[in-house]
Amino acid sequence: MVSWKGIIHHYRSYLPRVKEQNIVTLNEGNTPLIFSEDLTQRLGLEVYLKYEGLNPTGSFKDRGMTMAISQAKEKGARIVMCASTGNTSASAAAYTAKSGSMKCVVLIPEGNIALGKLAQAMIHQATVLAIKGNFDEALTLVRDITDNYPVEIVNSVNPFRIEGQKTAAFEVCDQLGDAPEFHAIPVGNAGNITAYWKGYCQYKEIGKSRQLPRMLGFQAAGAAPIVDNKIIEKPETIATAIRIGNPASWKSAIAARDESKGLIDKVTDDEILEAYQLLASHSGVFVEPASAASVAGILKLKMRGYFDQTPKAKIVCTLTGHGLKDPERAIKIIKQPLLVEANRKAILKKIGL
Ligand code: AN7
Repeated sequence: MVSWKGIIHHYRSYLPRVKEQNIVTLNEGNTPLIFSEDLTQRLGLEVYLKYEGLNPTGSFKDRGMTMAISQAKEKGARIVMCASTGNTSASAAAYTAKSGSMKCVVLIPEGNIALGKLAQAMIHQATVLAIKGNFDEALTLVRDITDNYPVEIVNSVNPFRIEGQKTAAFEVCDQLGDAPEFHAIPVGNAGNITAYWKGYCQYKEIGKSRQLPRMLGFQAAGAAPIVDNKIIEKPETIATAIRIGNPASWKSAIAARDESKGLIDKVTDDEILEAYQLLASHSGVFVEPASAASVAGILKLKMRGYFDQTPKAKIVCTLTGHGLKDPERAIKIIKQPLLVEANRKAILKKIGL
């Protein structure tokens, strides 16, 4: 296989055109689809993990960002801007750095962004503005400013973001040979569920896949506007990536749910943390808490008997971001290292040999 040059090169014929010289890429995409023996046993379904934490900046946002930043470059933009719970800002900062011609401004909710993401936005030299408000307020401000000044918005309300992100569904079909029966995914601003559904539909239409999955979306219980059917003014969850009370792609998420005959449900922080630890300890995959919402969700559906009629079906869970994004959360809930004298005897004693 020729070396992988990123999603725009690989899926060029299914994406809006960008001139070669304007493509800004970090060779994103081509992430592994990992078979989980453990979850397969627990669920009685064939479970695959689409590990998007292995993108260049550690989350799925890179797929949309290569498109959005390339398009901004093609338009001659000088400044791009986004609101973010962390991953979008990390990705936007990295891709603008790579562009060599643009500056990046990010608005983040003060005190509610994981440490790794903040480090990323800052080391790539974005202008990072922490606002005394939440993500939804930050996005309203960014929309206002980018509507009125010569600044490109690179949140997922930018349609090029969705175009790039839909390539994850193409990859799943290419890797499995067809779409799975079910696709589970965390839902925050609801861009990604929208993008996957678009990708699955497009691939089927052109004959690259034969079936469509049911889309299973999961919000955090304290930030579940779509499930509760109302704007949440003060969303709360330890999964800060999806601490969003008024998703921009609300309507298209509902369309994806209904057209696919799927569902959007909510999971508690405790359920998220349980799935987070289970993925790390039994599947060998370290994700950030928000990513574990998809696995928490399907474990809950299993208990309710949701999968009883579909034994052996395939299910893909998108694991949206890397665990190293939020090291503080991991350290908070695991056992501390054991302190031991620097000699053989002491070590053997500790490990029971
Ligand atoms: C790890 O970075 O909204 O439903 O500003 O970082 O498409 O919003 C992140 C969202 C899931 C939810 N998992 O995806 C941002 C931001 C992780 C995320 C989501 C996000 P969408």
